[in-house]
Amino acid sequence: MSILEMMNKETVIPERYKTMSVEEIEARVKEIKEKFGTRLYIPGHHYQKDEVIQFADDTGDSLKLAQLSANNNLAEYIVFCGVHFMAETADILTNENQKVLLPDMRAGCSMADMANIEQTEKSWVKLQELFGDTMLPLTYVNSTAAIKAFCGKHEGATVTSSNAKKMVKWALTQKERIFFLPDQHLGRNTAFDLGIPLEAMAVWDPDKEQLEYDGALKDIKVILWKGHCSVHEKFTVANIEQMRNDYPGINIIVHPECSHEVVQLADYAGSTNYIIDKLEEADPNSIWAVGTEMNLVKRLTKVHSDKQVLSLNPDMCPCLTMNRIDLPHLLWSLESIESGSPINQVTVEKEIAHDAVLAVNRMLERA
Ligand code: CIZ
Ligand code: SF4
Repeated sequence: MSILEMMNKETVIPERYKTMSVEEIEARVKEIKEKFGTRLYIPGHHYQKDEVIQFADDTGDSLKLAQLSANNNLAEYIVFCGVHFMAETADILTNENQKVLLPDMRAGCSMADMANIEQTEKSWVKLQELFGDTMLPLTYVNSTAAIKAFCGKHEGATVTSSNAKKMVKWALTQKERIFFLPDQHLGRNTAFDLGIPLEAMAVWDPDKEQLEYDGALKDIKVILWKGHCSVHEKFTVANIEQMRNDYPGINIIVHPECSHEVVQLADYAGSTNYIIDKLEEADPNSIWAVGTEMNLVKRLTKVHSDKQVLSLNPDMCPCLTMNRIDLPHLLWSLESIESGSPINQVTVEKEIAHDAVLAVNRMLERA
C-alpha cells in the first residue's frame, strides 16, 4: 500500500490524545500492557523514538522483529512500532489468530513506495525482452508485500542489509544476473563487495522504462531498480571529509543504504545490528561518526557516554515516517485493543502472503 493509499484509508487520531500529558499517556500504556500481559507484544524497530522504544518488548531490525512475532504464540495482538512494510512482514509470518496493528497507518517508507507492483510487472516484461529468462529478482525487505510476492513467484527471494551478500551470491548461482529492488544503493554496495565491477551493473529507471548503462547488455550481472532511501542519501562525501578534518582519527560507520561513494570512503558499513555491535565493541574514548537514521544515532550517543558518537551529517533529521509512531498513537492503538475494536490492523491478502512467504523463506533457509 502506498503512503497515499494509507492516508486515504486512515482514520484520524482523536483529539484527546493530543491534549493528554506525557505522564498520563505513559501511565495508561503501562496499565494496558500489564492488563494484557503476554496477549500483547510490542516489537520496536531500532529507528523508533525513545518515547516508544521504552515500551517495546523487544528491539531489533525488521526481520528479527517479524521472526520474534511469528515465534510468539501467546501474543494475540502485535502492535508493531516500525513502518508499514515491517508490519506486513510480521502479518505474513504470524498465524491467523494474531492481529498485527500499526499505530499510525501513515508510517510508510518512501523507499518501499518507489517500487509499486504494476510498474514492477511492466518492467519485468521489458527486461525479459532484453535479457530473456536469465534474471532472478531479489528484493530488499524494505518493500511492499506485493513486491515480495513478485519475487516469490519468480523463484527469487528477499534480502536484508545483514544477509544481502549471502543472498546475492546465492542468486548468481541460480541465474546469470539479478534484478535487485528497490534500493539501488544496497544492491550496488553489496554486489561491489562481492567483486562485481560497477561496469557490470545497470540501473533500471521504471518511470522512463529505460536501462541506464553504457556497454554490452551481455556483460550486465546486476540490474538495479532506481530507488533509494531519502534519509540515507543525505549522507555525503563532503560530510565525511568534514568529519575527518574536524576530528582526526575518527571512525566512520555507515549503513549500506548510503551511496556507493559514501560507503567506499567510510571505514565500516553494515546493517543496524552491525552498527550497534561495532559501537558496543569500540574502545572507550574513541570517536565515531554514524551514517544512519537519527533516532538510532541519538540512542547510541546516549548509551555510549564513554565514547564520542556523532551523526555523520550534523544537520540530519530523523526518518519522518518512522517518527509517525509516537506515544499518543501507541496509546490510541492499545486503547483500541482494550475496547475490543482494534484499529489500523495490517493484513496482507492471502494470495500475496502465500507468494511473499516463498521469497522470505528462501532467505531464511540460506541466511
Ligand atoms: O531491515 C531493517 O530493519 C532496516 C530498515 C535496516 C537494518 O539495517 O536493519
Ligand atoms: Fe524507509 Fe529510509 Fe525511513 Fe528506513 S530510513 S523507513 S528505508 S525512508
